[in-house]
Amino acid sequence: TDLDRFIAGLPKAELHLHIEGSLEPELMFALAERNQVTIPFASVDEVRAAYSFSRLQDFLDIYYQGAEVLRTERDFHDLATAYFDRAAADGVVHAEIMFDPQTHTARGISFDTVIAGLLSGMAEAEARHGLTAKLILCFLRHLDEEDAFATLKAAEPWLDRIAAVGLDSGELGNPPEKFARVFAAARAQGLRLVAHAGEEGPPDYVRQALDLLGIDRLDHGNRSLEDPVLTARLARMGMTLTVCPLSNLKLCVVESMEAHPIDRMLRAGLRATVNSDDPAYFGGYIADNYRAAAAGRGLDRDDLVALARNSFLGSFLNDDEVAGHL
Ligand code: ES4
Ligand code: ZN
Repeated sequence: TDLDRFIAGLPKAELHLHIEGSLEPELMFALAERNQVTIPFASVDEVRAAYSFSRLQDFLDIYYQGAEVLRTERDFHDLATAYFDRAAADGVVHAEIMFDPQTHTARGISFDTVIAGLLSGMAEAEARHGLTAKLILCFLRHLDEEDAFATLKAAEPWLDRIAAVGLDSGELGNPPEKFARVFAAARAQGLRLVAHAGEEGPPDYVRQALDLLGIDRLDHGNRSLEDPVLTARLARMGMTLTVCPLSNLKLCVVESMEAHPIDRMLRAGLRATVNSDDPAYFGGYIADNYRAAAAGRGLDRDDLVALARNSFLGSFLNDDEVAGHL
């Protein structure tokens, strides 16, 4: 349709994308074969059939299992280029992608292997598509602070190639306060800060992410809307929210796309953006997310333009680079 073409043709930045969550079942099988890793599925269809979730943890269990096929620098390179090719087709011109080093270092894959593969994939994306990219190193919040500090240490030789640190994995029971010191250390190293908060966790976790972590950008943030004072604060400070409509639907953060709060966020003055989170698991890349939100909530072209504009304003590009995209 016209709206589909408009969405795909709208230049946009992707600000919330877990690269391990872009592992499509076809590539999972190819890498399992290449690396002689066994996976508990007989076919691509069987893998897709397993992607039915009632909450975040259901997804995380299968997402960490899927990542086990990733072993070599070439695997991470291939994973990244597959994502960037797909993103470019959706009109993404800049992507700030998250990766979970602890998922790999816990299996004996070195931090250097992971990041070298991702960086070579990023270089290829820029050469092929002119798509620019930045890396966000995420700490797994179900692990302890000491493990996060060890990961920051492993990142030290690569700090000039990493834009930010983030916080992901199971939110409930793992509040931002658990990572206040490691976030302060990352800030002192010159890194920007993001965190998942208010996806399943309460508004107080969002408040902690602001007050105790000092985040520059908020991943998800949906449950902030339960607290009008917090919502007004986020609006006033110009905080960017990286919202992921299809993720919210698949993880039952919203009951239906018709109930998604994306337009309420915009009306509340929040700098909301639309992103794909884990597209291989949630049934769509970024244009699918724009389409689903537009259909579910009756967004018009002005809303879609505002969302795409917010994605550049909320990025970690410098002012000149942002201006060049507006
Ligand atoms: C994630 Cl949707 C989501 N939430 C928290 N952690 C994650 N890691 C990958 N996807
Ligand atoms: Zn996420």
